[in-house]
Amino acid sequence: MKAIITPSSMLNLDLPSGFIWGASTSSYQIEGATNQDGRGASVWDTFCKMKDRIANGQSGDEACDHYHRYGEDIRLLTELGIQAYRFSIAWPRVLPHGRGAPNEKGLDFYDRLIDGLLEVGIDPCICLYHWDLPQALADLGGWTNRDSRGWFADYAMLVARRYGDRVKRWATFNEQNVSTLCGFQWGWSPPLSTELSNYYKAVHHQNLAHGTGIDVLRSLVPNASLGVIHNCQPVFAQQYDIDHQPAVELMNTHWNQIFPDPQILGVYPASCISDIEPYIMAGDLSLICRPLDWFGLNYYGPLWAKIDPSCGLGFHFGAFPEGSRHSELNWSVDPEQFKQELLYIHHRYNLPIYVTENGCGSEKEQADDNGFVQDEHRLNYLQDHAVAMAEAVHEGADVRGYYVWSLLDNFEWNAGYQSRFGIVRVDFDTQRRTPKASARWYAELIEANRDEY
Ligand code: IFM
Repeated sequence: MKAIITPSSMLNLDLPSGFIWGASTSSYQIEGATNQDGRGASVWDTFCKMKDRIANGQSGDEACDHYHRYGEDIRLLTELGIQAYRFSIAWPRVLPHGRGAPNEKGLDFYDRLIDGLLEVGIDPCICLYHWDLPQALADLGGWTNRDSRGWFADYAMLVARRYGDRVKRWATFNEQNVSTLCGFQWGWSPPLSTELSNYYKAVHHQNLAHGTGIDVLRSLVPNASLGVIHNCQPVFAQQYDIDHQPAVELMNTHWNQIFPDPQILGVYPASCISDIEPYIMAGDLSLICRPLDWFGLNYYGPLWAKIDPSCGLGFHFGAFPEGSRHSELNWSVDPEQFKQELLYIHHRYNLPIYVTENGCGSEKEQADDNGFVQDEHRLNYLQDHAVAMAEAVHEGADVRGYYVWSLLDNFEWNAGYQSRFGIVRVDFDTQRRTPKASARWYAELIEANRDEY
C-alpha cells in the first residue's frame, strides 16, 4: 500500500490519471419553477401539499430557483474548478403527463444547461430518475404497473435523442432502494404504500425499467458511458446487539442487493427470490441484466439495523453505538467503512466505480453577515472520506471519479430546507449563493489532484 498523505488543505491523494472531480444535484431538489413553462406535476409536488409531511410545510416549488439561475450555478462550478456535474432530468418537465406529447420548453431548459456546461468544459452526467415520477403515471399505478418499464423506455428515448449528441455519461436511476423502501414499505414518501406486494412489484418493475433504459441509451447515444447509481452502505446490528443480527441480512438484501444484484449479476438475492417470483415473467432477468460501464456509489455512512415486526419486511433503521462518530444530523460517520465499501463493491460487481454522492448534512450551521459558513464538520467529513477513497484505490478499488453531494443547499425531501448538504450556502430568502469553507477546501483539493482528461 502506498503511504498516505497527512490530511491538509493541499492533500495530494495520488489518484490514477483521468480521475474526475464533480458535484451532484437533483431536479426536484434545486430547480423550482414547478408550475412554469408547461412542467407537469410530479409525485413530490402532490406529496408536499399533504399536511404534515414535510418539515415546516415546505416544498420544492422554488427550491434554489436553478431553473432560472443555472447560469450562475455553472459559474460557481467553474470558480470551484469542478470538472463534472451530475444532475437529473425532471421527467414531468419534459413529458408533463409522463408519456405522450413532449414539452418543448422543458426540453429547451436542459439544452441550455448542457450547452452552458460544455462551453466551460464541464462534463455533464445525466441521471434519468431521481424520484420525481410524473403524477399522471402515479395515477395509473406508477411503479406497481408493469407498463412503467415502457413509460421509462419512451422517456429515455426522448431525452437520449435530444441530448445524446452532447452528453455521453448517463445513469438510469438514483437510489432505487431509498425510493422503494420509503415509498412502498415504510410509508415515508410517495406513494405512501406499506403493502408488501406493491413493494415487490415496484422493485421488479424498476429493475425492468433500468435494463430497458440501458438498451435504449446504448442504441441511441454514440460512445455512451452508462451506469446506475446505488446507495450501498455497510450494515451492522443496532449497537452491535446480537439479538438484532437477523436484521442485518434483511437490510443487506433490501437496502444493498435487491437492485444491483439482478442488474449486474443477473440474479435476485436468494433471501427474497420467493417473494418476488410471482412478478417475474420469462426472460425478465435477461432484460434487467444489461452490460454497464460503471457503478455509481452514493456513500454516507454505516447503517445500523434492528428487528422491527411492525413493518412488513421486519427490519428498520436502528441506533448506532453510543459515543460513536456521527454527523450533526445524527447519521453514523465512519470513513474506514467507506474504504471497505469501495473495495467490496469493486470485488462484488467488478465495474469501474464513480462515487456519485458523498457529503454531510447539518441542521445547525449559521452564516455570518456575509453569508459565509465555517462548516468545519463537513470539511472534516469530506477530507476524511477523500483520504479513505484514496486508500481504497491504492488497495485496488477501481474508482474513477468523485462527485460531492451537494453543490448547493437544497430541498432535502421530508426535512425541507432545514437540513443543509451544500458546499455552497443558499439563502432561501434572497437566493444568494455563498461558497462555504468546505467549498474552498474542495476547490483546493481539486487543484492539487486534478488531471486534465
Ligand atoms: O438529498 C439526498 C439525495 O437526494 C439522495 N441521496 C442522499 C441525499 C442526502 O440525504
